[in-house]
Amino acid sequence: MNSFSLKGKVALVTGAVHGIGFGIACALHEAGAKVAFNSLKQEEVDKAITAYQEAGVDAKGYVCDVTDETAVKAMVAQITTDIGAVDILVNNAGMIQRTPMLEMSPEDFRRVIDVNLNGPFIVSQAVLPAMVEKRQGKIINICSMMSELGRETVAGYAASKGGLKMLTKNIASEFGQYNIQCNGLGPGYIETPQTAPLREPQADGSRHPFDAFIVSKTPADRWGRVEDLTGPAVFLASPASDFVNGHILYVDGGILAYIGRQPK
Ligand code: NAP
Ligand code: GCO
Repeated sequence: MNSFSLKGKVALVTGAVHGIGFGIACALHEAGAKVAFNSLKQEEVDKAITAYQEAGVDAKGYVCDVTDETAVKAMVAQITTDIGAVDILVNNAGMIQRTPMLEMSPEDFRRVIDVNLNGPFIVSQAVLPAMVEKRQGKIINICSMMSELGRETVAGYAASKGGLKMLTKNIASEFGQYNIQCNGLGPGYIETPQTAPLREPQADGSRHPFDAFIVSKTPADRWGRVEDLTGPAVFLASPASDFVNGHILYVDGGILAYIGRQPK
């Protein structure tokens, strides 16, 4: 079981003030890692530090926009001073905009690509030199069902997550020789603030149509929970996955394997 230990490691989970990133950061801490996280606003970071403390996690929080390479370099240097060089990077920070493609402005499309694809590139570029020097490192990119599938209104998001899948494979290809593994974690549809609009009950109290639709497309017959992702994240962050590289581990309850439940 030692191969799942993260004792002595430093982990940075971007955007981890709630949702998937928060759950993964807590799990990495439970496995022994020291944890750092960032988000865009000081008040969000402060609130999250309290939430981590209530969860028994001594997390270090930083205000940093992952699309700002100067700020990212400064944050990574500060983390190194505060708790040590980053051994494990989880590129979790992300955004979504659900807009029909013909109504989406190029600026909005660019912003989604910037956060979801350029951000992971920029943060990975900031942590890789120390990983190369140590001849050891783990990068986990939070991909998506939209790394493989499209749907209406998420053109920017799907393009960004498809690109993130290939960035994952490219980092794996370029840095595997330095004992650095880069893999993707591909959640299915998970109950977080980001998907709350897809689960909101209708005005008449009935179930959101998308809620019913997604459950019908999931063999597990339910939405995913953040806890479903924490074990796979610890695996990808630990020595147990030292020969796993360039892989996208989908944690989707079987969505990608399934044509969908036929109407009764
Ligand atoms: P979330 O609740 O929206 O969390 C995303 C976090 O990233 C937020 O705290 C957000 O801060 C932060 N963020 C956004 N832009 C940033 C930037 N430029 N710099 C730094 N931080 C930034 O989403 P989630 O559901 O936990 O998802 C986390 C990751 O999993 C995302 O990459 C998402 O695409 C991916 N994912 C989610 C699902 C799902 O079903 N929920 C499934 C597959 C993949 P603000 O709150 O201030 O915007
Ligand atoms: C959507 C959802 C999805 C999830 C996730 C699925 O609007 O379709 O937000 O994109 O966030 O990425 O894996």
